[in-house]
Amino acid sequence: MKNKIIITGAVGSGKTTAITSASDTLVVDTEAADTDRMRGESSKTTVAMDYGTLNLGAGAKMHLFGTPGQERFSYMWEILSTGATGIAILIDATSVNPLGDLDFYLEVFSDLISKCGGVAVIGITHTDVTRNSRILEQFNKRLSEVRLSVPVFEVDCRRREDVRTMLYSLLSLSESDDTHALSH
Ligand SMILES: Nc1nc2c(ncn2[C@@H]2O[C@H](COP(=O)(O)OP(=O)(O)OP(=O)(O)O)[C@@H](O)[C@H]2O)c(=O)[nH]1
Ligand SMILES: [Mg+2]
Repeated sequence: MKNKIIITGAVGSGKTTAITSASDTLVVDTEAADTDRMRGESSKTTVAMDYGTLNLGAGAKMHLFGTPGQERFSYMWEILSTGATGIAILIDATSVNPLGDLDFYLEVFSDLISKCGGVAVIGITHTDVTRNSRILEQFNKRLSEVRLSVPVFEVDCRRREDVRTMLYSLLSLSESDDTHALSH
């Protein structure tokens, strides 16, 4: 599949919301009541995947696949990642340890990030409700420590333009790397 983008991140980071906001087509989601819920805002969690699309013009589409956040469904992460050409990692700025979350997802998806030729972005979500005004700086510092050149965006997943800006940056990353173009 061309232009297959994985959107991953922890429970409640905003994956389903991001795909719903950005998609040009009706989103397929697999949300179920979150019985062992630890967050206050939503009572639903993704159990298999979300799917949406973004029109790129001339009939081309970006296919957006959201992973479940809960680790008990983590077998889906690898299944969904097969053949992916780019990845967006969403990190909730209000989580107990956002930098720890970043390390975790970079590690879990390290193979995919290298297979995609570094066509990866980080979206920091919930920045509207965090008191940490230095989070962007902290993330960029951590990425340079681990020698990863990955753009970081502040994204409110409820805002279509925020999500689309982040996703379009994946396209520009792939276009700047001829050997790993998204359309391959
Ligand atoms: N304030 C605020 N709320 C957000 C933001 N992004 C997402 N949300 C809210 O966070 C809640 C959880 O979002 P979901 O999209 O369900 O999270 P998810 O990553 O799909 O979660 P799982 O499927 O359980 O892994 C929803 O109520 C969203 O409206 C944000 O940037 N700011
Ligand atoms: Mg979800």
